[in-house]
Amino acid sequence: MKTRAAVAVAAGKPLEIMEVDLEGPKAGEVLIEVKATGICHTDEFTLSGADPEGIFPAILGHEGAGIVVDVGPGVTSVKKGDHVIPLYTPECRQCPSCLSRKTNLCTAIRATQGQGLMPDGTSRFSIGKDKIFHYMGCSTFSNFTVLPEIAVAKVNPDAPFDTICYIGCGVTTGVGAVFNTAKVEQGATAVVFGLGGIGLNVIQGLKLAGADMIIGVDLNNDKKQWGERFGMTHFVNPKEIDGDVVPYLVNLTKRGADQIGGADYTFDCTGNTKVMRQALEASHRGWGQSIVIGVAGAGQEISTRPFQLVTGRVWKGTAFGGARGRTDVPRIVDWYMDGKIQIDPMITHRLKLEEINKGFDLMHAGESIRSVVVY
Ligand code: NAD
Ligand code: 022
Ligand code: ZN
Repeated sequence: MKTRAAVAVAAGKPLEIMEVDLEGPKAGEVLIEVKATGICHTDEFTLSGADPEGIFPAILGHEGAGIVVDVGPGVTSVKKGDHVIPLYTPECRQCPSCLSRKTNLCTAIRATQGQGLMPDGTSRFSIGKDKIFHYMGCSTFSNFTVLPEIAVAKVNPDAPFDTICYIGCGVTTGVGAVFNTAKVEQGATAVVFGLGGIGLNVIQGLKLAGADMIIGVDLNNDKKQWGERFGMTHFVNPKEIDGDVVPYLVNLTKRGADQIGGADYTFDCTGNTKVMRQALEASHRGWGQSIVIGVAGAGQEISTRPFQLVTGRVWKGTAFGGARGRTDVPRIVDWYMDGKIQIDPMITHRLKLEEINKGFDLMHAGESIRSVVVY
């Protein structure tokens, strides 16, 4: 069949809207009509050419929602008409990682996904005889896409596509980091560095988990109102305080008879390795956990004094919020439908596929929390 798609033809070039050939689903695969897709930092990172693993030409996009329109042989977990969210972290429930219960990083299709290919080692996308690569196993910048059955989560069909697509990456990453990775308990204190879409979702996760003190840190004062909207209790702009932000935060979080400061949980949502260090060092001695969510550029390194870890602070990272996609994503959709979490205010821009490059510009300029393409 033919599908309309925004194709990343080469690094550093704008996406080009074109008709692309799409082969139908093979065994264990499903054909999805994508109804909406968010535009996320990783798409921009790959498109810019800064991603050493970026492959071109490719169809980017990994934050979508849509409808199953066809299934290949042997598919049992979804059927035509089901509403689904594509998963860049699949959940096969059979590989050693899935069975371990200790990680969400399923390995079933990892090698081929990283090469921009389906599990059988081929691509479903082409233009004439030229192959076009898949991206993060999703390629949601195409109106139709093919995914392995293990890489789709079946969700409530009453949920609107143009908001739940954000659950395909940003919402699950932020909220999941709180519940799955940090396992934040009621009454906890927390610091969130970086109040973009990810940080705001961490904040709303913290509020839902019952955290007492939710401190947001950002260089941009406009983010104060955004944070407050989702449950932030204190805002710190590092540029507007005297001295280093770490002692400032430690002082702000002083509690108990011994008056030792530091937050129970801190989150890096910037991708800046200096901030990652600040986040670790602003966590409480003895038990503070610092969660790295931000993805740093290729070749970057983090550092701190070993003393920080010897005295009981824990440095953790999280991919896709530690979520097991087929199990956890439908639950997050239900939380949204039950009003437990908000998404609507974070979708700041809706675009047509033809306007997708504008979405990248808005992200660059810091004008959007999330832009969504509606097909
Ligand atoms: P964003 O650009 O919208 O937000 C980043 C925020 O950090 C901005 O508000 C900016 O002002 C602030 N900031 C920048 N430097 C700062 C500093 N030194 N101190 C304090 N604040 C600072 O980005 P986003 O969409 O929220 O994504 C954040 C990060 O999360 C990105 O690196 C993204 O790639 C990553 N991410 C990771 C996963 C995962 O699974 N681990 C998933 C999705 C996104
Ligand atoms: C999504 N991300 C950032 C913004 N939006 C993002 C990027 C990378 C990862 C997670 C989220 C990530 C963390 C760890 C891994 N990845 C490796 C997983 C593994 O090796 O099993 C990651 C993922 C997918 C891909 C590359 C890296 C890919 O499909 N190309 C989950
Ligand atoms: Zn993303």
